[in-house]
Amino acid sequence: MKLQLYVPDGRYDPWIEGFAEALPEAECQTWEDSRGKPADYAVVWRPPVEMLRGRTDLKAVFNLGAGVDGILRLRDEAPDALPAGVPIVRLDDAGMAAQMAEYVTHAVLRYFRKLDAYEAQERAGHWKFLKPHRRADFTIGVMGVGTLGTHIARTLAGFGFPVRGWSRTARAIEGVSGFYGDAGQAPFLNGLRVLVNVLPLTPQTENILNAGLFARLAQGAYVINVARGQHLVEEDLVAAVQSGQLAGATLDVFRTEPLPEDHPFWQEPRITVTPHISALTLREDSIAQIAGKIRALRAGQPIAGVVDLQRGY
Ligand code: OXD
Repeated sequence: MKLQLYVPDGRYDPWIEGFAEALPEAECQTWEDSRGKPADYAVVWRPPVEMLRGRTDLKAVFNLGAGVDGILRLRDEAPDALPAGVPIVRLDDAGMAAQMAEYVTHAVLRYFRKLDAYEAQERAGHWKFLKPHRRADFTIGVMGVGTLGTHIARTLAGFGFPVRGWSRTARAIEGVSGFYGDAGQAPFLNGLRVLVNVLPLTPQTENILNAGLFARLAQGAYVINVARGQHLVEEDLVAAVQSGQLAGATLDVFRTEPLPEDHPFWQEPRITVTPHISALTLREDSIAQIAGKIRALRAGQPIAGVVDLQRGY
């Protein structure tokens, strides 16, 4: 059995060593070294269009992340960019859900407990009580309640916040009010104090975080984006923060990464920027998950995380 690997940073050794240990029956090669040769499985993160285009040898393509937009976008470059009939498989949690819940919870609590304001007071040497937010009024909405979003929503509900979830189709999550589809979007957004975006990036969700959506949230709401930069209309966010419609935002993902040095987000203190670290791909967990799925496929068993190419996630 042959595995072909592509990672954009070219740091292959730990992946090859990891697969050698987890799947000793496999021969694992980099795409650069095995280009043009057949393989059974491809394991990739943001591959170039030439890697998968028109291939008939592969049995599955494993994505080294939860979001598969880096693979599906190849269809814009060439209609035959993806091997026909071959399942594309995303990582399912693999240690990401806990990390994302930590990141989002930290951002929510910082805003809820006014810690930015207290830090500013501390720097100015002020001892002053600030009127707290009321938990019961502090409704948080999670857009996209797949594996990661569900974990985030449950974690926030565990703090006693009223939590809403929005998804394409109906989904029941204990302790979370469910909204779905186009009809459910306005009631989901109305009056939210915090909006968390965990949606997959598809043509339907691109630019979804825009001025019209911000206007539905409570005055002075807070936005957290841990999905993709292309979900957000960046100028609309800056304008909404400057007008006071939004109190601020915590952003982990951007249209251009790394965020350009002269980007206005760097200059706006109410916007917190982190370098796409909310949920890192954990190598050991990812390798163990992919190795398990390859074994299941070889045994003719179903696996989780197969992407619906029409739906786009
Ligand atoms: C992912 C990511 O999609 O890291 O997993 O962005």
